Amino acid sequence: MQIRRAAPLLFALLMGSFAQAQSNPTSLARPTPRQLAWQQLETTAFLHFTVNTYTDKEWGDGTESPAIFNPTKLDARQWIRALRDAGFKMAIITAKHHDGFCLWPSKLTEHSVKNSPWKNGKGDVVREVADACREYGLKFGVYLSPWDRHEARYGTAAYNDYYKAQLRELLTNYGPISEVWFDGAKGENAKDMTYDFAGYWALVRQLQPQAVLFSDAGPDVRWVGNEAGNAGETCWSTINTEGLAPGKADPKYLNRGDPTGKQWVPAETDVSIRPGWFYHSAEDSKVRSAQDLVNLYYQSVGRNSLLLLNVPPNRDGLLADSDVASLAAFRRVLNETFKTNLVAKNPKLTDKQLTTFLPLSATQPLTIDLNGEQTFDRILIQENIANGQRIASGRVEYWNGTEWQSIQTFTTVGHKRLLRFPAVRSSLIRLMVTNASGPVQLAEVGVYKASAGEEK
Ligand code: FUL
Repeated sequence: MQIRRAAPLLFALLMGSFAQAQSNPTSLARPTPRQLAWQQLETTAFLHFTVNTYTDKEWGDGTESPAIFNPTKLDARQWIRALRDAGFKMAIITAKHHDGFCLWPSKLTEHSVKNSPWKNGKGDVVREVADACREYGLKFGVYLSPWDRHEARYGTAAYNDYYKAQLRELLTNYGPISEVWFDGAKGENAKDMTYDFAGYWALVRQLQPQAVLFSDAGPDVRWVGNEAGNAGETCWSTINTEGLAPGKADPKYLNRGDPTGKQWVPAETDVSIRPGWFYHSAEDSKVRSAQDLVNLYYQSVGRNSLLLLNVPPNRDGLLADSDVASLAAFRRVLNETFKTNLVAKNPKLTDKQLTTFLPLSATQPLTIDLNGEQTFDRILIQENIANGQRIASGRVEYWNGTEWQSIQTFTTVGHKRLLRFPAVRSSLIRLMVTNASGPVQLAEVGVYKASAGEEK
């Protein structure tokens, strides 16, 4: 997502009516089952791959010849295996980026893999990724850029039909789709075009009702407001979508959400493992380290968002060794850090079930026993968001033998809040909610000692 798009008023009106159908004005906003399932994926991956991989560009202009697309060693199983091993639960492929080149043999255009030398024009990247996701147990999603710099109909009403027909191909030929990514990006000098978003979304609902719809401001999932991998320290899953349109929403508003928001539209944190979204050999030495990725995890999943990490295949059609190594080390660190919950066994708070929760009053601190005296520097807190997001602020303290000492204050919790702090030693902590928008349902509490592989 980038912050330079045309934003037709019509879109805003459509967005309002679409969102209204999903919200219940008489009660606090809650996630739909598909939003809840999506949130629990936590770490998901983006795969940016197209002609740009061969031209070394980030945005193609649509004049690229399909002849340049030739990933002779393409192995989508290698991509998805690496992602599975690193704990990623979904992969989203750029089926068509702004250059208009289709990674599947669309019947609707000649600008596709069917006119590439790869597999003599018989290849289908979308199919290979969908199949690999099924084989390795990942959910599968598609990115289909509305902005299309190749298609001649772009800028006319007929383009909306073309786009919908392409969507139909993707939604009917590749099995279950869990997310459809509607990128609002559009170059400053792009032709005027009013996208029929309401029509696009209705088609997804009809053909793949379990899929979440992403655009800047929803309707199911919103942009986090930056591409740096930073959800707000305060991050509500609710916003008011009325009047919002792609490119018009204030990124700061999207970053933090809105405690008075009437619609449930949680934030997705999209960020790349490399400086660019597409593979460039010049960036081979700039791949994010495991520690960098761990930081992204705390800044996204640990702030009630979801990490959508881009890992771009190279010209051979493989994920580079450097990227795979960082991913594996990232997961090793997280597994080590979160392996042993030091909280004494509690039927509600340590059973890893979000549906078993402890009702928490905003005035009564909750004292939590640890398994004896422990040294720890990480705390996890989760709300049962199936019933909404309620915690607005709180504090954790530890017993130092004489008195309660503050560890850290925090704001929103939602699906997951992770706190990092210099190590303390104690056998007791207490949790205080200092402000909440309704009755709190505390689902999980975890206390951990970070892996030695983590920087402080
Ligand atoms: C942006 C696009 O312009 C970038 O190329 C990339 O796809 C990113 C995820 O979204 O809006």
